[in-house]
Amino acid sequence: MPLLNHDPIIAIATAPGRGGIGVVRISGPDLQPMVARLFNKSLTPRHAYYLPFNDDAGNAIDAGIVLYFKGPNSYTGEDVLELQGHGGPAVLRRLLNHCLRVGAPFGLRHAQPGEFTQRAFLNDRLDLAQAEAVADLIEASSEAAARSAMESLSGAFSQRVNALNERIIHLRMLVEATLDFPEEEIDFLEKYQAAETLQQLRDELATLIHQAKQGMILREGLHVVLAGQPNVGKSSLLNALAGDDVAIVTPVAGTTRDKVVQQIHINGIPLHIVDTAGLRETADEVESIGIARTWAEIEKANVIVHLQDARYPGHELDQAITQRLPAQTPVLNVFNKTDLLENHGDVASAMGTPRSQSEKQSLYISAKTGEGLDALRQTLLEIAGWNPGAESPWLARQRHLDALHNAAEHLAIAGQHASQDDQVLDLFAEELRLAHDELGAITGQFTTEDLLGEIFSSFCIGK
Ligand SMILES: Nc1nc2c(ncn2[C@@H]2O[C@H](COP(=O)(O)OP(=O)(O)OP(=O)(O)O)[C@@H](O)[C@H]2O)c(=O)[nH]1
Ligand SMILES: [Mg+2]
Repeated sequence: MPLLNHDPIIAIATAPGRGGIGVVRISGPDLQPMVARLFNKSLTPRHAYYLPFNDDAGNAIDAGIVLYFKGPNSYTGEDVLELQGHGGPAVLRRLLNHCLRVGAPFGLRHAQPGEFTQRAFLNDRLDLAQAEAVADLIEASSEAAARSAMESLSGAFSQRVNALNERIIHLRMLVEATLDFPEEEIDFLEKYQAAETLQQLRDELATLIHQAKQGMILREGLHVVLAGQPNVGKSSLLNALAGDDVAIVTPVAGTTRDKVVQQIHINGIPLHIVDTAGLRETADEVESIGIARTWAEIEKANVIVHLQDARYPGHELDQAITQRLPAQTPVLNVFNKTDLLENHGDVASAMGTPRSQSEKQSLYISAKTGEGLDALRQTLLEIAGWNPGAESPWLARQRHLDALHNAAEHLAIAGQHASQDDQVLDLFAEELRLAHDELGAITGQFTTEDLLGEIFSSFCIGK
């Protein structure tokens, strides 16, 4: 995406489809001449006008509200014109094409995805984390996610990052000043309590990382894969969690052939539940393709629910499945069909020792009666690292988390330099600089054109 192109741009800003109102939006460095051509008059900024939208021959396309914002007091920081007409796809397309024709002499062109927000970023109306929050707010699938996206958009996350960064700069300034006066170098750490300050910075960063992780879960959701032998009730469990008949359930082993994905929310956290083909040896060609897909899904999972029949704990096929599950992914052993059991103790005694530290839990449920499903929901959130008591987080992206982790690493190395006997202050200062750059990348102080292109191209058109 060209970054320094100042052509006026246009897009339909409202969602495709039919609605009460549809908005066509134009942004450019100077829209006055185009406004004059479109409406045969000049418009006072921030006044609402009710005007006819006529084509070149004077025929009415629509009529509606027109708002003109004079830059820099607009979303993009440029002049912005908003035409609010009726929200139908054909009428909006006609309006858009009419504007493109009238605007052609001024270089008016279609906006690329996210280009309005990109201009807002380049004109310092938003920092990069806020710009990302615009897309996240639009994408938010739960109220909790929308609330957190709004927190980020209002700058809460950026402020925390900037405040931390200012303290890092301050410490670095002190070190650099000391470097200019080598005779004072020896007592630098004591004089400025540098070690304590560094520790405080590291603690603050650790808190930020924890909160960013929560924000990531809220934004991305979790991929939970239901895996197990045929007929243990995976599809029944998916349906029970979804509260809907999403997957086919029959007493026939090998019913599910392809994966079925359903998004659900638990306390506002999105979970992508993946139902899979039951795992077993089979000569059936279609079924074996399904089973290969199950293993592919298992590799991608954030959490694996290994569903087993509570009546046959420790079944040899389940033991074989357990052996093949990836060791780095948390596994929840869930025993289904408890309604068919005399008592749960039968199962508990037959349970093996945990396979790994991550495999902490075993749960008993009945997809049929709903018993144990609440505990399962809560456990899934816990495994995901969701902390319901935590301060309402902002939404975060992998990019933010990576930058925070990198910054934490640089501060840790800085700590090592400071704790050595001969205190290597220039290396200490360099690590502070690197940490500072990492944090700066979150809000877009240091970014490459590639990164900006990647971020904004994932936006919808018209935003
Ligand atoms: N009594 C009882 N029956 C259940 C329960 N869960 C599932 N079933 C029954 O077990 C049978 C298999 O259920 P499914 O949900 O199709 O099992 P699955 O694991 O998806 O099976 P495949 O798709 O073949 O791998 C069906 O007859 C369900 O009604 C339960 O909790 N209790
Ligand atoms: Mg099934």
